[in-house]
Amino acid sequence: MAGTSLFLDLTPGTNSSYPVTMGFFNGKQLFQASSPEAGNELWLTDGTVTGTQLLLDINPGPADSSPTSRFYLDGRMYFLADDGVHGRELWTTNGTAGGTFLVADIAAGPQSSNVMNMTNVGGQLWFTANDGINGVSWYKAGPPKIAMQTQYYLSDHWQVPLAPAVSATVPGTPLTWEWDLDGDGVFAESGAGALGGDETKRDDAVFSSDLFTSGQRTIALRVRDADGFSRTVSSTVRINDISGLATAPGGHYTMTGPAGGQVLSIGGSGGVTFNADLGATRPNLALVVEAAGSATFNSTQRLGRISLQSGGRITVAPGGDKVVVTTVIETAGGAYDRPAR
Ligand SMILES: [Ca+2]
Ligand SMILES: [Ca+2]
Ligand SMILES: [Ca+2]
Repeated sequence: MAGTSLFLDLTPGTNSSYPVTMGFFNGKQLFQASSPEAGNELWLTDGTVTGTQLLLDINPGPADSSPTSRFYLDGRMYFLADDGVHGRELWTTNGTAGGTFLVADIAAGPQSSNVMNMTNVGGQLWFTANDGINGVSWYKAGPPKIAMQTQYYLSDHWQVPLAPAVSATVPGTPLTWEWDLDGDGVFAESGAGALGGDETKRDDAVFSSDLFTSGQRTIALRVRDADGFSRTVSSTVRINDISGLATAPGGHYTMTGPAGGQVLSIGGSGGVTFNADLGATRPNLALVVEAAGSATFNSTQRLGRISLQSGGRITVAPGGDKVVVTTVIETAGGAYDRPAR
């Protein structure tokens, strides 16, 4: 392989290899060096012969791309190179051949744009360049940003909107959203293979607990732009079976909403007791009953939240239609149910 021969050529210090380090990156040393087959290009090594390889022959064949001017930001290295077609322009790599690409041909065609002053402005790469039309101007580049909850809580037979905040580095850049909702590592599935639902939706995507059993699942969102930048953010969804937690023996009531009780409409006569037998089987859960009294309840009395732990009870007095909102929470924090009002 070319990588092996280059490494062996470099060791005795032969004529024109002259490796120049470009920094330590993802556990490997990135450097530029020349070989007869590839010319002056970017290489990666982990310090072994077999672990030394050409990253990408940017200017194909013996012609040089001569990568220079490294700048590291946000998991990427930005550098200048000449692919033989676009002149000397801004490139970027994440340490893989597939993640190495021309950011933009700022001075169209074989003209070079003289990229300089690469700097980190608020987590984005800013640099100056000359497109040959507007003179030297500031530009920015980089992958889109994703802000998403790291943890979602979800009860059985319910769904939660995922609602990440996504923004492009360059405003107006079209973005492609690709979810992995079934945790199989394959993004943007739809149809029968999408076990967690359509993975091509944008910010209206929801995670439905009907699709999975209780437990913790990993989901991820990858957002790509047309330049080749992408970002992937993962999160977890905890699904808990809360069905049957709220019961009303001897009472007259109807339950609306999903099983497990988001909203209970209580009609007719007779007391209603909520038994939250949580301690034995679900010690990490507590039941919160909102808009309910301690010993009696009527529709005008709103005493706020009452937390029932390990078999606690609330008795609801008869008369009229009552609405009780129950929420099951983790005692550590997150709410599983977000009741509709
Ligand atoms: Ca080359
Ligand atoms: Ca150019
Ligand atoms: Ca998937």
